[in-house]
Amino acid sequence: MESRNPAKAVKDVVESAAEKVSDVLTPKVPGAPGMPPPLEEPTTPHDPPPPKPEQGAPQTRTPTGARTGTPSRARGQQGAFLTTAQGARLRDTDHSLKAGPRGPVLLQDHHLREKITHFDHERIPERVVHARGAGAHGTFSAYGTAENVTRAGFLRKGRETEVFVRFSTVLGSRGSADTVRDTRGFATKFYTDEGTFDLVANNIPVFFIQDAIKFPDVIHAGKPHPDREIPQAQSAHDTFWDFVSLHTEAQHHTMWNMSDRGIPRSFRTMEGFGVHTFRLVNSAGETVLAKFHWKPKLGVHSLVWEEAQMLSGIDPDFHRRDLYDAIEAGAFPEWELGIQVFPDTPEETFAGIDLLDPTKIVPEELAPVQPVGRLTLNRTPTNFFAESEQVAFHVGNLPPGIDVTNDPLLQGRLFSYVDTQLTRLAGPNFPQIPINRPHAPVNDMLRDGFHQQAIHTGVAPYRPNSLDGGNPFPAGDDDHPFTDLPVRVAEAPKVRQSPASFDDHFSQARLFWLSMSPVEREHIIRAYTFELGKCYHQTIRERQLRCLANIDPVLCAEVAAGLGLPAPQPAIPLPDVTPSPALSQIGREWPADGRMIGIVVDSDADLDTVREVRRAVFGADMVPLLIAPHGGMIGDLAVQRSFATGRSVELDALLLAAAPPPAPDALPARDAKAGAARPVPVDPRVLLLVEECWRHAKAIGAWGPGVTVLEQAGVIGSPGVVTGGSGDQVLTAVQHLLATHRVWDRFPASVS
Ligand code: HDE
Repeated sequence: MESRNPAKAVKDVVESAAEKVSDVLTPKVPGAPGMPPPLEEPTTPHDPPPPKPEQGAPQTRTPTGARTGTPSRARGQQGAFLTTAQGARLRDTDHSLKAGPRGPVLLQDHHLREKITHFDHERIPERVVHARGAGAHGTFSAYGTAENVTRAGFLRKGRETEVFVRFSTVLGSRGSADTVRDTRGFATKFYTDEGTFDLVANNIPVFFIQDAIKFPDVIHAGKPHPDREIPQAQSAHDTFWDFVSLHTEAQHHTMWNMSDRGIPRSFRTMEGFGVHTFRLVNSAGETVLAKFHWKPKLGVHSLVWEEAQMLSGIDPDFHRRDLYDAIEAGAFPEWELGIQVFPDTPEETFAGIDLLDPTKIVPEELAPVQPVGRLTLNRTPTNFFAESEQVAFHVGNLPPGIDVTNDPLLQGRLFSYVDTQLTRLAGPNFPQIPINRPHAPVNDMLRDGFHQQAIHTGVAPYRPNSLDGGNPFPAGDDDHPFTDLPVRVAEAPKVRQSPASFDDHFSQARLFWLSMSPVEREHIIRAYTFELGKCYHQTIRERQLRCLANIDPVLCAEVAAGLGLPAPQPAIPLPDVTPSPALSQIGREWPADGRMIGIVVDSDADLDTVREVRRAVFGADMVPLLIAPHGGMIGDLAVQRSFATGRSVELDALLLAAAPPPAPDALPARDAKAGAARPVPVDPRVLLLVEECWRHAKAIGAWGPGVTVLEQAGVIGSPGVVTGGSGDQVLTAVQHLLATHRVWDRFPASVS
């Protein structure tokens, strides 16, 4: 690895420096693009700046997997001077070559043509699904606990493997908002020394369809309507609900989307699921069936729907910013990889659940998730396009020890992932792009094609040959080959049919609903009501209500009431299911690393206390944002947000060290947020911060004059609203509240 965990080191240096020097000089809040630039344009030639300390890049490997030892920076721009793509230095890039200052541009201007032509071709097709996403580099460390079930080398005890992970939404275009209600992708590329393993997972453990042949259908239904191309990146529209209400195997996945899982707080607070059942084989040749799970160190947490909607406008990059800021701040995102293991029986079922049906989970209470290793994301990309955009995953990238099953959804994916790259990355040589290069020797007999970067030797890319001395040779059993397992295929007629067990479309949707806590159920009711309420056609709403009737009468009745429609009766007997408490994301406590803590200050605040609180927030691996009447400085403390630029949705908790009177720019004509129906002694934008944080069940704390703001807002005494004599006392209480992420006691639920 070329840059090992640099962000933590930087943070430590910065923090120890902070003890010694004034806060003014401490660039602590993450996100700044490089070092502070000079005011005047620099003119003295010098080399390009280095990457930021937290930035990483793929290892420098040849297209055929060999380590080069070349520094990563050798792949970036070189030298101090502007050049052509061929390295000829240029004097001027601001003017075209013309026949006189007022004359026409000359065709001979090779620099103009090169510059414009390259620009004209800068864009590549976005991914057909999962177009919006962001990736980061990291390391996977194996515990060795999977050695008895798989011979995959990267899962041996103590092995460290480099990884690149890309998180994504499914439906939206590349520029769409991060916080929309949707499934999230969680794709991991393990660069193992036995070949690359791609675990192309989602944050939801089931899928809309049971057979890959329906993938174009569900995506066509979910994408914007083809006539007007609206709505972008969301499922709250007629074509989506038209499809899922008719194609009822989608109901379980849809239920997850309507739950809080559809609006994660952060990529760092999402679980990941391989969805399909895989087949593992150990060194004795014994097989088991297994499902992969990622468990976040920070627990599973979500936004609330209003917050998600506001963020789509206020900070559409919320999730990628959170990922990169957390890494830069040294709060490295972590997950444990776990497996659920099932005996490899001819029926391929467990506890009556068909393991080949990707619309079904196996509750953790029946098959515990066994931890097998830890993933840590510790480097951001150096260049988003080169890394996040050009990374190409494929479910068929499997190392020895991990194989596929006959899950018909997985089988179709095995075809789709290579196929789609041929268009997106223009030809068959995309595995040679730096981010996709394997960390194992490549000798594949594939040749030529657009953008071939390997310079293959020899004359015999065929087998058998004698001209290249017989190379490449098939690997023997002792050479760690990938072995296609001789799984028995039952004698059967060729049919376009699914097994009868795939016909159960409602029991696990009901299981999910019954496993939710009351407040999570409220959110699900709200989400269905919102989404169906956005449909134009009543028949579609009625049809989806019929599906909800087959899931649960309370859910159906509540959504029907919200839509102003009668609740239909179930068409099937309601299945008797046992809830799985593991599916609820509420009720446990988790670390609060990387959370954003807003601190309202003004020049009357006790700045010594604010400085201490700020340092304590940093010390707890969280990020303090000072929010003040104006930008710049309050005393010797740098302000990160003014009342004009700050908004509650960026914050996980709010602290008030002051009760600022309306600032000079608190003018509704200038800033609508400053509008207040009656005169208030506090800046209305601070009251708005409090009101929104309160509404979104966030912890709120105040000391000193800050308590007055809470009185003005009328929230004193409400659960999760803390007041105290000192800043550190209040911070401690707020930190405690953050362990459960939100204060749901504030809002008693109406359904149970
Ligand atoms: Fe994908 N999927 N998918 N998918 N998928 C793609 O591949 C596909 C499915 C997932 O960050 C595409 O390179 C089919 C399930 C992720 O680059 C494409 C079917 C799961 C990503 C494709 C599925 C996923 C993709 C588009 C039904 C969770 C983003 C661009 C059989 C287990 C990877 C690309 C990244 C991307 C096909 C269903 C996860 C078209 C045909 C189930 C995380 O190949």
